[in-house]
Amino acid sequence: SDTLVINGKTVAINGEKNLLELIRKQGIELPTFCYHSELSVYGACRMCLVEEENMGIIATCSTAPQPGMNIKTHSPRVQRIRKMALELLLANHDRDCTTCSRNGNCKLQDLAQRFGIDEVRFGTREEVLPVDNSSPSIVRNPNKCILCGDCVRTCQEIQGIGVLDFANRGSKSIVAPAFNKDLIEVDCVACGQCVAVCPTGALTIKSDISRVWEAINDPAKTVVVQIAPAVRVAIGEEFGMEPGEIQMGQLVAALKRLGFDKVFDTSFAADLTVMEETAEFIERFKEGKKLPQFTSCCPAWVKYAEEYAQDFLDNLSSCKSPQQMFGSVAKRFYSQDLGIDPEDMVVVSIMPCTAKKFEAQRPEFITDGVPDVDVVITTQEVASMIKKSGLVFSELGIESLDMPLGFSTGAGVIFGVTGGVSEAVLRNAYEKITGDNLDDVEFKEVRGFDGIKEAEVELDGKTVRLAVVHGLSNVGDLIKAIKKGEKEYDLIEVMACPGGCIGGGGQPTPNNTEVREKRAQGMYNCDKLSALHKSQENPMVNDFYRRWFGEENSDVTHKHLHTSYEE
Ligand code: HC1
Ligand code: SF4
Repeated sequence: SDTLVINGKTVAINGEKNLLELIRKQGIELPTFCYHSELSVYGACRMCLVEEENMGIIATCSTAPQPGMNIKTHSPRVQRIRKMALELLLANHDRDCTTCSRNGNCKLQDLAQRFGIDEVRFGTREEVLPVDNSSPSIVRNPNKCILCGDCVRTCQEIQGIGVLDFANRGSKSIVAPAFNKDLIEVDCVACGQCVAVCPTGALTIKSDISRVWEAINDPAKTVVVQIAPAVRVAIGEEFGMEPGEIQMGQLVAALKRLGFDKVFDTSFAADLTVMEETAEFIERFKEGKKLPQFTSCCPAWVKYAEEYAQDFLDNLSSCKSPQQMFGSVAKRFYSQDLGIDPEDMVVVSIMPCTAKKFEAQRPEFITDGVPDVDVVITTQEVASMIKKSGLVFSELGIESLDMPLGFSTGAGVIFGVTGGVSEAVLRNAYEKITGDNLDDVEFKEVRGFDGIKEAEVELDGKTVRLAVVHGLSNVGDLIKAIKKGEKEYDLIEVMACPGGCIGGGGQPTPNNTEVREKRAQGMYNCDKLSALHKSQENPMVNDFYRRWFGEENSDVTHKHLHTSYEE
């Protein structure tokens, strides 16, 4: 077979798409800022350079392995150039590390340390650019940007949106929305995928931690917290555990120590969403109107539809997302059991998602000045709260969720992975339409990470045509195909982030395909470990119907659990 030489050792070429991959396979850690296996190759950061006998200095990310090459990855010349490239980046970078939210979790800081940079021999840039704080979800600090372009390519290639781009030339180069506008003024959907790939503090999650402390420290407030499905299989990563490990009991224990009055589960509300969304679907399906029905639980997708797919706004399910249903149920109904006014309850959400911050602020979800959800923090933010409080996560032990809003079935939990909403709805629709008991609850055809999954399910002699799509550029492709009449579906599940919520922009990093696959497995394990697997069997949800709501899609649920989206 074809071989080449790396640092004096002969190695085989096995179809690697570039030298970088081949070198990393040998256990040699070549640094990069701008290389991501899921994005196109940009080749700008100059960190992955090596010396080849005949070709001289080459960038490994953009060079294919060729037989006979003789490569040195850490020759004195390569080391010198790499160090210089780093110093140039540092010269142009706001080096106020101690107050940066990425302190201790920054690639630039990490490499500066690894390469022993003890001085920067180039003049430091003096101009200070304004920080863009306009988005409820994301902070953009151009003074921390190293122009790797990871965010630009993620927004363009993975999300198909492209609101970020390079502007200006030479030393004035920056990455910014068009015309250097603020993020809030452009059609950013707040998915946070750009934040997840940013190696420095140039794009960060807008922190709402101080608002949580304020609520906890206010004795007049009852502070209720909900934990989103995808958080439980990722929070452990912040404390050195493997992706996909279920850490719900530890998280509950931590939240109680932090001072929350009640710790609940968004999956309870996901079960409730399944009830409402299935009833809505069956009605549309029977009457053959406003099909396909799109899911509406992903706020980045809803924003995308409002900006880029207005023709389909009528096709969005009218169900509020589980996050918002939870807030509504807690404040309008559960508060009555506690004997308190909605104004005296604060609902905090822990979400894998940056767009949920934006969703909670939408006027649709504020009634008489009282929002369903008051504060949203991400998985990363809650981990930071736990660390700052001095709690040792791994030693907390396990505590149980509170009732009734802490009870969920496996169907409500798998919402956190692409395909999960569809599977949960199918488990309900099957029994509602056929009147039979569903024995095998696993709908494997909607699982997995293909960008667009299709399935046909026979229900009482009628075929339901499903599509499951994640990653907004795939959504764009699907919508084009539907508009052209090439594709026809009855039900479409959309999640903006690759992998669904498990890959959300608020999750721990790294947040790549390998990590997401493990988190997905964790979600299905949660389902397996649950006592119940069908939302319609959730006794707490059924109790709410009995006491307050009546039927699915009743006047009461329409008032409190549904909404509408207009152009
Ligand atoms: Fe999600 Fe959802 S699954 S949107 O991905 O429908 O964020 O986890 O909480 O609301 O339940 C996110 C996750 C989450 C909602 C639910
Ligand atoms: Fe693009 Fe999403 Fe980042 Fe907005 S949040 S700039 S849509 S990647």
